[in-house]
Amino acid sequence: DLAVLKSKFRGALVGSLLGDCLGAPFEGELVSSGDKIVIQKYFDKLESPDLKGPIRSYTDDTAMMKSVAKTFIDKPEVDYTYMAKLFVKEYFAEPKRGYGESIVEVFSKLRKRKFEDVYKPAQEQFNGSGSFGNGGGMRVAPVALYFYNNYDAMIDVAKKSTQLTHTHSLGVHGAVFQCIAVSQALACNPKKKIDPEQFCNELKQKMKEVEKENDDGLNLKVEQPYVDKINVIQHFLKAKYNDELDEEIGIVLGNNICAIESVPTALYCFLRSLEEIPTVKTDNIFRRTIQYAITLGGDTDTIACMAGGIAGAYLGEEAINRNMAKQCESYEKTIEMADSLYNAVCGA
Ligand code: 8NA
Ligand code: MG
Ligand code: MG
Ligand code: MG
Repeated sequence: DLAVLKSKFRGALVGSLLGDCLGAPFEGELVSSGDKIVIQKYFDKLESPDLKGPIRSYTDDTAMMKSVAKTFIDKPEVDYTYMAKLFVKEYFAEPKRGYGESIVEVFSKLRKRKFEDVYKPAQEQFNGSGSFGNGGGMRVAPVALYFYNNYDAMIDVAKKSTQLTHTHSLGVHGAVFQCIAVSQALACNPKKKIDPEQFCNELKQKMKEVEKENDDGLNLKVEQPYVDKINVIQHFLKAKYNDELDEEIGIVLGNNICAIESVPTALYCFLRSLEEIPTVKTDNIFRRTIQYAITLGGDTDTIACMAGGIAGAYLGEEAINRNMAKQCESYEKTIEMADSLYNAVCGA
């Protein structure tokens, strides 16, 4: 159904935006059980029609996501030099959006070297090992939308668009993980309950293939860190929710800026939020997902952005409270961007 798909495109991008904007004030925080009550009240207030917006600013996550989407809209044959130029232009126009500390070096080199080899600056990061930050995952949702009916192209573009800034396999595969999660959510009927176990098994099959690349050809044990994380997610989903579980999640799944310590956590937040959570009081799965992600603390804007992107792709924009959305900078523009992407894929 095309109307449903259009709504899901909007949901994925608006969902990401809300996670970023609403999570940003809590970035880097340790969250106590008292803070969970504060966050509950913050979200209750955001749903109130009396609030005037927009007042919540987006950060690097959304700034970069806009450039990825704009590349597909302007250049149907993906042009990575164009994408790199948009990243750089956006950064130098608004450098104070909370970018990662090291990625700024990539932008400076790209500009100084006049974009002659757009992949080289990223390859030079961290003495040649490349960044394993979550900056690829946080901006990948438009890739899942634009290539929703072409899996192989989606994987290829998720990798290449990430490698403009992140070349460490953990950074690249984290972006691929998030991209597949969004695409699976997009394919789910919003009126049907998702089976978390099945969702994870499907993702695990795909990530096994992606992480085969880790094989060094010496017949040693192939390390598959993202596949391992999916097993951890499945383990935690089987445990009954309690407050102490969140602390364990923070430690075992992680809540920081490394892709391996945040991308799987975002998926866990979404899947856990399909059922009620006692400390997150709402009937709305979308709100529950981002509110829960924020209560885990750490890199809250990015984890909520990724979790919100998955939830929005599943549920569609109708599930996202409009009062809440209107609080967020660029909400209307994000809808327009989702529609342009939709038109580019399905025809205006
Ligand atoms: P990045 O590539 O600069 O990576 C982020 C950080 O990860 C780096 O500054 C390093 O500290 C560390 N790192 C990455 N790769 C390596 C490596 N190979 N060896 C050692 N350390 C490494 O930027 P990014 O785009 O991945 O960052 C995204 C995150 O930064 C997002 O959360 C975004 O919102 C932003 N951000 C986060 C926080 C926070 O959580 N406190 C604060 C400000 C900005
Ligand atoms: Mg950010
Ligand atoms: Mg940083
Ligand atoms: Mg962040």
